[in-house]
Amino acid sequence: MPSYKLTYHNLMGIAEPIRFIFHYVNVDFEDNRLDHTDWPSQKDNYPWGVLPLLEEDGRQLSQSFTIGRYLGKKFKLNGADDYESAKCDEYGDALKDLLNECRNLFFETDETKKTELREEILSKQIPKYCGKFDRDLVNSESKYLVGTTPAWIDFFVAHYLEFLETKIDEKFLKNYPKLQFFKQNIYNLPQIKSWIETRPVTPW
Ligand SMILES: N[C@@H](CCC(=O)N[C@@H](CS)C(=O)NCC(=O)O)C(=O)O
Repeated sequence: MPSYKLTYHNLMGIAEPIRFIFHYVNVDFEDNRLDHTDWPSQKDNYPWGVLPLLEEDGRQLSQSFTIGRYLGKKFKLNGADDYESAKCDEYGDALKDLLNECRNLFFETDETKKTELREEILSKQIPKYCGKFDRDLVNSESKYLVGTTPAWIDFFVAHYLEFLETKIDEKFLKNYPKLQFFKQNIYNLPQIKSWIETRPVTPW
């Protein structure tokens, strides 16, 4: 087994679903968390000046979804064939579209504008994307988005649903029962549950 080192800020952020994957497959990795005060002086040492960075026997890989997909392939969490592998990518791209459409809210500082943006996200963007994830889960023959066992994208979707519950509305998933059930199933996988119970307490 290669040696793995995952470097990120001391946050859950966009690295947490990668940590989920390592814990789910029970593969050791160095969970390297940088102190934010050190970051400005270290930023230029990283290939794209951002984190996360995965190192596999010293070989570097950036971009959180690329890392997720790569580990999915390595650990056989990437669907049963090329089509299922592409479906993982499709859900990944749709998830990124949803997050992009919510992005302005997270940077808005004006409280009135924040309320307007939040309402718009809840009435437009969330139904547009979560309605479709929910529909596909209704049609799925398993509890997962792709195939019959967890795939790398399931960890990403579940993690970002938790993020949206925390940042936008803790109850929004009740409108999407299958998606809510899906997220609970991922969070209740024994390896994920155990990691969540013991992980460092950090901000998002
Ligand atoms: N598309 C990249 C985004 C990476 C990114 O923006 N990382 C942020 C943290 S979430 C970062 O390291 N920001 C520090 C900086 O820009 O100085 C990915 O998915 O990995």
